[in-house]
Amino acid sequence: MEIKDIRARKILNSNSAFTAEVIIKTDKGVFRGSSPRGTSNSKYEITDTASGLSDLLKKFNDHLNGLKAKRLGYKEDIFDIERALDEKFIGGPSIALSYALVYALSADLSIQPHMLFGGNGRPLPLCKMLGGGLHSYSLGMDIQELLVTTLNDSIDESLRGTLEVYNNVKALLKEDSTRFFGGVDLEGGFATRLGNYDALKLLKKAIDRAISKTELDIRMGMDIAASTFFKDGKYHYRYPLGDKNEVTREEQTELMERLVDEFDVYIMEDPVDQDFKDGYAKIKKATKAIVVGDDITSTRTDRLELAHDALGGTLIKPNQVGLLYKMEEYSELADRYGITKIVSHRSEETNSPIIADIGVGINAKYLKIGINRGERTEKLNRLMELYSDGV
Ligand code: 2PG
Ligand code: MG
Repeated sequence: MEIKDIRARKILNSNSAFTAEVIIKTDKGVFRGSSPRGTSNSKYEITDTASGLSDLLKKFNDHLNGLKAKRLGYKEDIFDIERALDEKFIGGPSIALSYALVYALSADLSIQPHMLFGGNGRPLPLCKMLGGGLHSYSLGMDIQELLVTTLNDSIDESLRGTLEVYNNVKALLKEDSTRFFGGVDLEGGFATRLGNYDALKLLKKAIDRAISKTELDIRMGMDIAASTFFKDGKYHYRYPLGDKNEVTREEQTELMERLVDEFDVYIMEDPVDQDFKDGYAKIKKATKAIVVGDDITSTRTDRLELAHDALGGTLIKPNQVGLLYKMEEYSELADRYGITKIVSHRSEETNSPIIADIGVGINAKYLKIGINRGERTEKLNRLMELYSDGV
């Protein structure tokens, strides 16, 4: 494949901020890649801000000019292009470029994009039902995400169970017109004035009803995103889970252990702050939940080396490291440690469905995603397409 033309420009993301897009022309057509961004970012991920983006993209376009007429035949050629990038481009521009190259190269090889990563996994949707924390502007519950997933093999059945829960949640919320006005958060989870405990009870009820109707094995997940309300050694709750608004690290682990027992939590992400590895380890040991690292690991192999024994699962967000070869190394390391892989959307997304291909391509167990908002459903629809095509 030869790159005939290549350029970067800025586009809007789903949270009305600018982000990078790269457009590549080859004999086979025009291919695009774009960069998502987080709102509840880890201190260990590459930070990527919208400010200064225009100047950065000007310089990036000078660099991209050097790629014109370049020939690529293998995924490793994409990795070589990544390795040659100047550090200032690593983040939004680099991941936008890598994604565009994945689409261009796979089209040239007449293969599906996920095949470049070698796997043909069957990730199941792990879908956001209710949103809080920074994703609903700190107006609702402190817990950032209440999620559901299923233990099915079939995506149709999994979505049937998930949609049943979603509709139950909606119906239950509609009965509470003082705390729910029909809105959703940045990722499509319902945004309400319900506190943590009330939201948990409502979701549990919605799941139980869905289980009796569908007879599917539907499970609750959550992303506490505890770092977002951890300050000066304490977790600061606006809606206390126990009897206090401020709790210590020790108390936080106990609260989380109690939540797992009371609500039969299957997946618990970032229950404590990103620097409290012992807290993750303690909850993993004391409960049956899959304890998942996101902020603590940030898709970085050095962080996973440090934290793997405290975790049962990890999120994988390529833009946290900005380079696909590093994401692939991370995925391989997670496999070596037997850690469940969850490829995840970001709160500020673009319409690119590529994380569905990545989830399939690296044999992830789950795809964490929103069940509504176009930029989310685009990815779910791509996942369904990959299943139905036999991958
Ligand atoms: C998370 C993500 C995705 P953000 O914390 O897991 O849900 O949020 O993109 O804001 O970091
Ligand atoms: Mg998270």
